[in-house]
Amino acid sequence: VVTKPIVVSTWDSGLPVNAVAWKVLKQPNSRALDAVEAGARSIEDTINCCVGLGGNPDREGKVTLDASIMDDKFNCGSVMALEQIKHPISVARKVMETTPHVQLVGDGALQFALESGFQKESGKLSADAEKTYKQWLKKSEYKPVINIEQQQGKGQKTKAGHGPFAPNFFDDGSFNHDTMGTIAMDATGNLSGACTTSGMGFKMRGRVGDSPIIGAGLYVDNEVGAATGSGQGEEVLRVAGAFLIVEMMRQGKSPEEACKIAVERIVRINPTKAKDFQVGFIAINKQGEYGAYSLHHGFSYAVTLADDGGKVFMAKSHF
Ligand code: SD4
Repeated sequence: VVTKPIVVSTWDSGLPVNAVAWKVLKQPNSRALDAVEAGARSIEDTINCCVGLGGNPDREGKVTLDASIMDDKFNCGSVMALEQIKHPISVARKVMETTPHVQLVGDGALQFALESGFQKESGKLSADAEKTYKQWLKKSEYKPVINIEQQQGKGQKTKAGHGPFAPNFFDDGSFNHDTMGTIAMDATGNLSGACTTSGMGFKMRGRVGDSPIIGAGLYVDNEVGAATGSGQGEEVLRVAGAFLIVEMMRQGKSPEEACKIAVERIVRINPTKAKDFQVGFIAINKQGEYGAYSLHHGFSYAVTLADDGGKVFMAKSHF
């Protein structure tokens, strides 16, 4: 029995995103593509550390957004380092649907967005981002940290909450990062995915992570399944994470097994280094089965497949 529609998002902050996507999926003849875009837009509309214009800036104090989208026919689009545009996911979709290209970057992406009718927003940081940026400037150090939940589990650090809706600094000034990846299957059985982020806080100017790279942060093969993820993009890029997961599902692995294989591939590169960053993947297959796996404990994901509002699960983890 194929479970559909279904929508799965990264982190517990994916639950309200799924709710928005679910509303779309419930409409007759709706497309998974519209659902994942609507979900991504909803979180881009909120002020949070890690998605949209309220997110943490790069080292120069500029918020640069990355987003990608992929449908059931290998159509895909992405924008990288896009500034002052509220909905990078919709610009990514426009790239996919109205240009001969897949990826647009920086100024060119902005120019395209403006020509496509998107409004230029102010470049001012959100109050939270301003605060965290000032705090970061004191040391100007860039040390990626494992996500907070794991550290809380070890009793090393405390933080008021987690996810994009929570303040994202620890007492000691380190920070968390939560990208929104959403994958869905509609009532006709078609798959699509979207991924949107402000990327790692205090990244070098021009740095692009995994999220807007098709095959790393997001991949959809409508015959097999879909995958996306969150965490330290550099490490996901190295193994072409989302593509690897879809290929493993093609070979018969379950979504969770496939995510686990991708995590283990990352660990094998450098088991010692892998102790110091987080990566979490989610996947669904053509049967509507879902699964997730993360490097460290603390990666949650939201699953909605009925009118019950959805559920949050904690992914199994390597460490
Ligand atoms: C990046 N993967 O830019 C993103 C960051 C992230 O939760 O996932 N944050 O590397």
